[in-house]
Amino acid sequence: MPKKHAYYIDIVLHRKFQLTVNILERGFAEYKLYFYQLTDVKLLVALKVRYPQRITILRGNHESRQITQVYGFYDECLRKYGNANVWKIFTDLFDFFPLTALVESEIFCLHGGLSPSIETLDNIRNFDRVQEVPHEGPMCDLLWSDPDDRCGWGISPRGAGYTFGQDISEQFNHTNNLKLIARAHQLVMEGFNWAHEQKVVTIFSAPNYCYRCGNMASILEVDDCKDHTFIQFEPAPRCGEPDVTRRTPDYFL
Ligand SMILES: [Mn+2]
Repeated sequence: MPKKHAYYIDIVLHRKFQLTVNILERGFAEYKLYFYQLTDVKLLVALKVRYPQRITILRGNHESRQITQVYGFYDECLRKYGNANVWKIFTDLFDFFPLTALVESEIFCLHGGLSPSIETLDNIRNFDRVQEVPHEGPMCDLLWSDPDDRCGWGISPRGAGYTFGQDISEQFNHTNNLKLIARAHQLVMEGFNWAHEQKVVTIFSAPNYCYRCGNMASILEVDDCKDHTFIQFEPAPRCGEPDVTRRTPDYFL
């Protein structure tokens, strides 16, 4: 991997290999995926232990005790280990994941979006984040909010966090000397999606989400000149699945 590049998976990889990813969202209500969330978490945590300075894992809204009990992570731990100890250890660990990250002081990375309770980056530095994700308030908003075409703050259909308009993104970026808000949290068919006149980008790194959405995935690479490149990719071939060609056979032409 080239030196001094930043890579974003779902949100960001930074400084050679720094990585943030929403680990558990992939398992959204899909039975087959119940078998793999734990594998993904273990791999990422192992990478963090091996390369502590190169990887940053940001917390997503699924990295919580409550959501993991709904979307399969808890069941997977119980099935594989026979008790909830591993689930408890991992969910205790999630409390320590940072909520946001900054790349070169100008790209603000987080899982969800902005909060009406947060005006400056110092606001975020000051609050006590080592806890279960609350149901409301600034910490909840960072993990649950979404950008929207409408201006101002809006009620989120998710029942947590807010929607925020271009005026909000522009003000936040201006106040904090930022160029870009890089976030995840929403399926986007091309793997990345610009919003708010390129003040916000959504990066989604799970191809063919839940094995049926047919979406591309992407990683955002930032080079030494701070130029952005999106690397799009499709799912890897799955074991035991026939290799189906998508080209039209000659006899149909
Ligand atoms: Mn999410």
